[in-house]
Amino acid sequence: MKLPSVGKVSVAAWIIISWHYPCKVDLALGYGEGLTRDRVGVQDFVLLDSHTSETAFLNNLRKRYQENLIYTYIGTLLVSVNPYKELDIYTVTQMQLYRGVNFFELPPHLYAIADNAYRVMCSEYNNHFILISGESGAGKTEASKKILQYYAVTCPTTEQLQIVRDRLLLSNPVLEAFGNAKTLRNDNSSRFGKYMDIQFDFKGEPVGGHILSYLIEKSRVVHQNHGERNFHIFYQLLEGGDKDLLCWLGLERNPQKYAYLIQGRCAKVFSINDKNDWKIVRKAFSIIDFTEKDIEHLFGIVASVLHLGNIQFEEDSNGHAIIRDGTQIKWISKVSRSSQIVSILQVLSPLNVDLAFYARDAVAKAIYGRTFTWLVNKINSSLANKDSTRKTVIGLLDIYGFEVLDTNSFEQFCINYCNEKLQQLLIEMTLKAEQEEYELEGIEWEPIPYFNNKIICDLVEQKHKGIISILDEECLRPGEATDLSFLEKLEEKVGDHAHFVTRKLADQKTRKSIDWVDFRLLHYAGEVTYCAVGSFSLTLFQVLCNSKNGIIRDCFLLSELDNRRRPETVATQFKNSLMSLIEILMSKEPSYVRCIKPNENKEPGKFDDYLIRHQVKYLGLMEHLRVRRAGFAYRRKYELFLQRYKSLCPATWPHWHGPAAEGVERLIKHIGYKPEEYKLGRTKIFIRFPKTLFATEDAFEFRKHLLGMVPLEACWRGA
Ligand code: AD9
Ligand code: MG
Repeated sequence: MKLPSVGKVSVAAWIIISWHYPCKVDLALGYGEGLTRDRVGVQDFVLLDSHTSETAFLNNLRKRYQENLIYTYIGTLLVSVNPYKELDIYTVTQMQLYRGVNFFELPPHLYAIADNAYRVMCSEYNNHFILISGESGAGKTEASKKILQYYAVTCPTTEQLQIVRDRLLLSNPVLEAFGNAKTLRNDNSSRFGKYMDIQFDFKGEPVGGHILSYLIEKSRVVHQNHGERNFHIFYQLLEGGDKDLLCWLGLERNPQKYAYLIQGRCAKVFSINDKNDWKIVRKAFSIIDFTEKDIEHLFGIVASVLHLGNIQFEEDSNGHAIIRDGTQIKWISKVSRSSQIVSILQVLSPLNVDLAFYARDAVAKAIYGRTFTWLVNKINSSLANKDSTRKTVIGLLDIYGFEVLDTNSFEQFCINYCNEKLQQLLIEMTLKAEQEEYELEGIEWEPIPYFNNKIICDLVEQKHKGIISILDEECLRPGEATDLSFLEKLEEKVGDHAHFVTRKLADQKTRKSIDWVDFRLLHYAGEVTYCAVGSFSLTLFQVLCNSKNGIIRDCFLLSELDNRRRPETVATQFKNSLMSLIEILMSKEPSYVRCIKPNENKEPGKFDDYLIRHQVKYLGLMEHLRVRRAGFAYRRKYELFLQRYKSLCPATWPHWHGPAAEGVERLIKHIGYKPEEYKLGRTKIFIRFPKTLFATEDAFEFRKHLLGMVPLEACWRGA
């Protein structure tokens, strides 16, 4: 639907209406007759009358949710509540509506966030990222896909660049097939972290992309909890793969035949159409430039994993493990093109039966994990833009959400630590940085207290004293260290940390003991008990390095072993990759989407007060609102502000020779800013309300039109 008019007066009026009477905008934009503010709440929490009350916050969120208004702002941050049903708000018409329109002119939407980042990137020629966070099932992946679709539809593009656009879009189904799975919390749960840069040229056309992936949950390949599945690709292949392919791979269509697929007892899921998804994945492969050989190798590996899972061992007369039936091995050596995997047996044979099973699973996990990395690299080479001209990027961050399972392994520890780091980044970049900036700039400010989870990040990652360091130390004592010695070390070194619960403490609090192989952490989002960790055999690794299957060989490059006298533990690698991610993000302009999960049952329309209140609390949304409400929506260095708007004042146009701060003072006096609308800091101007800036921006665009630089329409739609 189009705005009523694109004329100057009506746009300005629109801005004012939207700011003061948000529900009228909802109404005018087709949210239905009779929607009053009482019924649909306010579209920005900053406008709540009793803004400091958590109950008022929840009431507003609930009112909106019940009217299918799942998005609400806190200033420029977007809060999203998962609707668990298809809403009619992601159409191309909706996309066009948001294109080039100032942030608060339209109801809150992901598209407004996406568009804002894009427009600022184009006008200021800087890099951005959109951080999407929230617990498992809250809607992060859906949000990130919708943002990508928005760019694909609304950004200008040439015919030549269509292929880039398609590849960017189709990388999603491929990565989801190999990296997502059904869990108890989400039928399409991301089991890896993903950061995707979309690269734009100076005309704002998407010209390439790059994906960074973070620690895929490999243990799922060999084990699934009750009610959960293995990665989607296994079921897709069995359901969708044609007869000839399955025959070539030695696979049967029935997933019940495979030990790695039946542990969760839910191979078939109502909400998932594996057959259809298979078709999409197959199509995506051809667009992303996978050769038939690549695909053959890839499915050879997927099939090998299934065959590996069916290998059974029995004991020979010496107590050594021997394989009960050679069928699987034959298939593996055929479809993975790797007689080397057969040699694994020789490595396995001196082991006892338990260890042989353990080694078999380790191989399956390693093959799958490294194949996933290969897949990401392959997608990256197809997204790469070889042109060396300068590009700007918008990064989309969609990671696995915070989760607490019945049994939480090392992988949950990494997932939750990752969430802890992102919460920390958000705190650093919003609550902390914002308040420090006021202080630094000499702006009067009443500090707003908040919980800083840095203390928990430190507990995990601090050098020498943190949990990861303690784990590393233990890993350097092969043969001596055990789960028990690791836990003893933890108790000794971090036992009295406020966020680490020792066995004794747990006893006092809950009056029941926790397992000796467990330790418990009090995360920002809740308490989680973790069980201890395992490792991977280097000998098997060496065997796999010599495989003839290109993918297997690439995945197990011997050089990795040679180059590392002391291989890093997975935990340290993960910690380092998160540190680099944070560095990447810190160098860009942020936008935030905070996703909320409305209920535990994936039920549309059900707003579980208790669950949502908990998320509002731990996400720090109230604190964010308080800072926003008391603070300033916009700030810019005097020089930049002056540079952009100097044409609006005769004293500063075309050149101002005095100090920038003084120029800005003259400028805003001339355009009539009221004292309550702004504050002048040491190096920056702070503007309290977005509407003040919008009016200035409109005046600037109009002036450009008067100077003959742009047509009138372009003034209002940011074309
Ligand atoms: V996890 O941390 O990867 O386990 P996410 O990514 O936060 O989690 P996801 O985006 O996968 O959650 O959303 C879970 C499910 O909620 C989706 O499969 C959809 O069925 C549903 N969902 C989420 N967002 C929307 C939406 N905007 N509209 C409709 C949605 N359904
Ligand atoms: Mg996800």
